[in-house]
Amino acid sequence: NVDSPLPTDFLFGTASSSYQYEGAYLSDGKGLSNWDVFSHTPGKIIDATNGDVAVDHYHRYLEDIELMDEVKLNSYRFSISWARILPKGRFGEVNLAGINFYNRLIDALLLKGIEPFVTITHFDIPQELEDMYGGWLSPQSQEDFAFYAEVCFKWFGDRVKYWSTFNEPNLQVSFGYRTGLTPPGRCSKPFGNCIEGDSEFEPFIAAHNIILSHAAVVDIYRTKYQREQKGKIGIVIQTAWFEPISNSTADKRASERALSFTFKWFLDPIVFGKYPSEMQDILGSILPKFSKIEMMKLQKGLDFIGINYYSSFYVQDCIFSTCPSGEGVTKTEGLYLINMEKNGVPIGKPTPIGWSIYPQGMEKVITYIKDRYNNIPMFITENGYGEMDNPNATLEEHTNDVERVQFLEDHLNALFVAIRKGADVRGYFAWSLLDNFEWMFGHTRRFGIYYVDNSTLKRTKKLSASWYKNFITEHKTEALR
Ligand code: GCO
Repeated sequence: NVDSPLPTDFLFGTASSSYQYEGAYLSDGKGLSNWDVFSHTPGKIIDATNGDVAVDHYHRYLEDIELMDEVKLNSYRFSISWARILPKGRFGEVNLAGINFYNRLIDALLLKGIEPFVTITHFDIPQELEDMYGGWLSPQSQEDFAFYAEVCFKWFGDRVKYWSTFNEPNLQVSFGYRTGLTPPGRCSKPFGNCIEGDSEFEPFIAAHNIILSHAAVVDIYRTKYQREQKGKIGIVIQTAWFEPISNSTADKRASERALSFTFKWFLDPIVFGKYPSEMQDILGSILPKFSKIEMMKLQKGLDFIGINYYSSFYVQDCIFSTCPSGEGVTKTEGLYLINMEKNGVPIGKPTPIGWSIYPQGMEKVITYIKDRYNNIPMFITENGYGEMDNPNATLEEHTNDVERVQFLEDHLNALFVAIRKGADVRGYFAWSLLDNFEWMFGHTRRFGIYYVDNSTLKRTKKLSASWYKNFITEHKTEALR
């Protein structure tokens, strides 16, 4: 018997994204996305794979919904491919074949009692927008994103009740414009294999346009759709906990700086209408400013915060001159020092892909966000265990994922602790239902609770799927009591 703190309508799901799952990259009138182009550029994806086929969810979604049903999930988080809906990104023809795919997906989910939890854009944008005006670097992106989002509300909003505007924009702009590891692959030389950009300024410009795009879309939803469609709209942010390495004020401040330059960077403007003060102090004129009107729009910002949490770090004070310098270190990198361990002891055992397992970090992130943002409803929109693909492993070895079971159990327990202490968390999505295409790591990393054979695409249940099903069943029964 379990003692469950959950409300009866708590969402248990898995999360995915269009580029990582769908494949069918040229089917039925879809336009090319920035990820299609990037993954086809030699040297960008470590195993030289791409998302052309991915896990072929575009054709196998019905089978995948059967798997969700088998695990007793009551929600599915997925994203819409912008280039499938508007192949050229902007006004003009809506691609009805693309609309039809999502209509079929949404209807099939609802038929099984699975709530669609939809991300409007999860990293992939039409390549046309990059070519035409530099994507998120241009303020024009705000208008085009708003147009696209409105198409989504019009066509799907009768059935979709949870919308996230963006997925992890904080990670997206750091990778896209600082390290150059993801599209548009820009960074300051001599940082590496990237298109020459300006890592000092560009992440903040792209972020600013994304924040204003979010505000524009929320405004449209609030004024034109929400009353009738009765959905909720939020944003999904990548988080980590930054534990001060000592009790010193300096290290505690360094931890605050780390939180500011990672997730408060986006959440503060969306909730309060302004950037965190330490960002303003440190960046000065590098940081763009919001006008009065923009600030007002921003404060209409959120019905919920989606939290993606995987791992945590120790953080130590250092600033500019005392931080280690090196290739590509910009003003925004020399701000604090990240450590995996303290006196030789790691903050948590590392997963096979090197991420420290620290479930308490999830509780701390939730509690921090709860306190700072007035307990806005939250969802854990991603959490999961990644391992390296071992092409020589047997199917039995692939599916006997005891470490993943332990990981999920420990994190769900940490989540329950946070909920018992009063955090308003309304759902949990494991990353992911299926092994899939892991961005620049291609098919070399596996996160699924179902194993996917890369050549046949056959899905096979892992131990973690059975475990998750039992866990959900127990907690649902208890919550209904
Ligand atoms: C995200 C994540 C996912 C990853 C997952 C495992 O931005 O939502 O990048 O797409 O696949 O976090 O790394």
